[in-house]
Order: sequence, then C-alpha cells, then structure tokens
Amino acid sequence: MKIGILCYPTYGGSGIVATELGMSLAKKGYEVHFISSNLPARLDITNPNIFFHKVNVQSYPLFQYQPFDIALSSMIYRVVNLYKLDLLHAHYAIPYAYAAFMAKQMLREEKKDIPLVTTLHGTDITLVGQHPSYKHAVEFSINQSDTITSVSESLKKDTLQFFNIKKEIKVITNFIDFSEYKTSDTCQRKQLAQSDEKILIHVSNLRPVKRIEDVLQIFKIVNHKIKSKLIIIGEGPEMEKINQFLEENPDLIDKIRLMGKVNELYKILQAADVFLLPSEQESFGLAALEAMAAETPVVSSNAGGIPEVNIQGETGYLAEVGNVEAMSNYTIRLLSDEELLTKMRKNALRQAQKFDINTILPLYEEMYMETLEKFNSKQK
Ligand code: GMT
Repeated sequence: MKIGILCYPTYGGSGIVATELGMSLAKKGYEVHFISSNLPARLDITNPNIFFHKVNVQSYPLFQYQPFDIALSSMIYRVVNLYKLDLLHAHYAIPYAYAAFMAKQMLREEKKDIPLVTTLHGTDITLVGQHPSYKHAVEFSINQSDTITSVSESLKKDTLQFFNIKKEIKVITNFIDFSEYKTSDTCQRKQLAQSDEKILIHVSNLRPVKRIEDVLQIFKIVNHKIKSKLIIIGEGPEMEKINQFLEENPDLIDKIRLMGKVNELYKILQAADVFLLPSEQESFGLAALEAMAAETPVVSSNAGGIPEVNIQGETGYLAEVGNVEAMSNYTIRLLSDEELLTKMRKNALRQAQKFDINTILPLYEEMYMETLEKFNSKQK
C-alpha cells in the first residue's frame, strides 16, 4: 500500500506520532510519502520506502500572507498522481485535512479519487479549531474524511461535544517504539545532578497550554524540601516566562537546566526521577508516555486524556489543573520515599508497555484496510 502522510515537521506531538507511524509502516514494507513544509524532525530518510515531498510556498508581492494551504493541496494532488498513492493520512485537522479535501476535489475533476483518514491530535479540536475563524472549516473537513481517528477517548468526547460530526470516530492512541529505548545506553545521572539530588523533568514545546509557570512553582516548592534539579527540554513561546522566573529567583539558576531541543530524549528521561506535566489541555500526553516508557513516574494535571495514560497512585499522581500545591505535595511524597519511587517506576513502565507500537500499529493497518475496502466498494 502507498500512503501519503501529511503532518507538521516540528517537535509537536502530532508530528512525532505521524513520523514514528510512517517509519514503522515503511519498515513493514509500506511505501510512505511524507508531505510537509520541512523534513520531519525524527524522520529517517535513509529508509528506501520513505519519500519526502517539501511543500514550497511561492511568495509574490501581492500576498499579504503566504498561501501555504494552496501550495499544500497542489503538492498533495501532484504526489498522489505521480506516485499513484492509495490513501492519504492527515495528522491535525488544520490545515492538513482541509488541504487534502481540496486535493481530492482536484482529482475528482479528472475522475480520480483517494480515501482520506484524518487523525485528530488535540489542540486542533480543543483550542485553535474552536476559534470562529477556523471552526466551520475544521468541522467540514473532519466530516469530509473517509475515516476519523482520535488519540484518546477524551478527545473523541470533546470532538463530538464541540462539533457536529456525522461519522464514527475511532480511537487509536499514541504509542511507543521500545526498540528506541536502549537501556544500556543511558545518560549518566552524574552529568545532570549531584548524587544526593533528585531530578525533575519537563518536556514540551513550551506553549501557554503547558502551564510552564506551574512547572517552575512546583519545582520551587519541592526544592525547599528536597535537594533537586529541574531539567526543561524544548523550545517555545513561554521561554521568556522561564527567563523572568530565573531573574526573580536567582538562587535557583544553578538548579534549573534548560536544554532546548534534544535528540535521543529517552537517555535523559531515563536519568530523571519524576516527570511534570501540569497542562491546561492534553488530549493524550505523549510526553508523559515517553517518560513512563523510560521508567519515570509522572505528576500531572488531570486534563483531557492524561488519566487514560497516568494512573492515580500507580504510575504517578494527578491533580486539578492549576493545583500547584497538590502537585508539589505529590512530588515531595514520591521523591522522599525510595520504595514508593521504585514501585512507581516499575508500574510506569508496565503501563507504557500497553501502548507498545507492536500493539497499536496493527490497529492503524486494520483501519487503513477497512477504509480502502469501504472506499472501493463505494466507487463501484
Ligand atoms: O502537545 C503539543 O504541544 C503538540 C500537539 C500537537 O498536536 O502537535 O500534541 C497533541 O498531540 C499529541 C499526539 O497525539 C498528544 O499526545 C498531545 O497530548 C496533544 N497536545 C495537546 O492536546 C495539548
């Protein structure tokens, strides 16, 4: 089967899921074509079954804004025609599902067509997709998809609540490729902290939805009681809030390490003691799952789909969004009890194993087959 994957190339969760999915499909012999504005961050382009098609936006003096969606739909149309794709898979509704619908319209003019799968990832539904500027186009393009998938039960519920969706939504969760978690090759703990210090970690694209101030406040409270370090991985618009916090709390400068974007994240996750995820919204929480796969328990908010991943009192702890005090107390409890920490590390790994790619990939393959069969029988 030849599959076209449309996704963001950056470090966001939807791009990571799309890339890891495409690479696993390619390893199984599928021909996978990535259509994106740049080479996706984790993509191994050396696999002969993987192709990358860069969307080139042509600038013109008349354009106040560059028309990316038009260039994207033209590129989708060209790649489907050139490489005879069987199916398109859009990750994130805006602009991918919308542009794919336009490309399908162009193909139909030539009596051709291709089935479209749209995977909803989170903020395309819970935040930006609800804005009046986008809502109708998002709802329309979801309904025009042949198959709709969502990454959690919670996101499915939100989608049905916020939009008038006329089709079934299938839940296929995020996943972990454990073959990438080579335990023999971990980062040395001593490179990150002193031997008597605990390590707290947060990984995100530092958008307001991640509540980075809560991460910093939790650390401040925890650090009063427990000798510790905070590692922040990622880049994004809230970086300024971190700098401001450091200016106001100079005593913590040596305790907080900003690492930006890193490769081989699991090596650092494996060295950490607790992962903090106090998000305002989180459809699934891939970052938490990645931490758990590295045997790091999670202290998080209970937003969206997080409770489907992080289990209260088993793999970590959850509190209401914004309840910094509760999240700090949970972190202190976890970090001051070695036995509890060891137990939760094991539980976290066991829970993460439920989301092994070897379990989730067949669900995607089955969904592709069903989509193709239904689409072909409609064409006859
Ligand atoms: O979380 C992000 O910052 C990125 C965002 C995206 O769409 O790129 O992630 C969303 O998709 C991930 C993969 O399906 C989910 O694990 C994240 O929970 C979700 N983020 C939010 O809902 C805020």
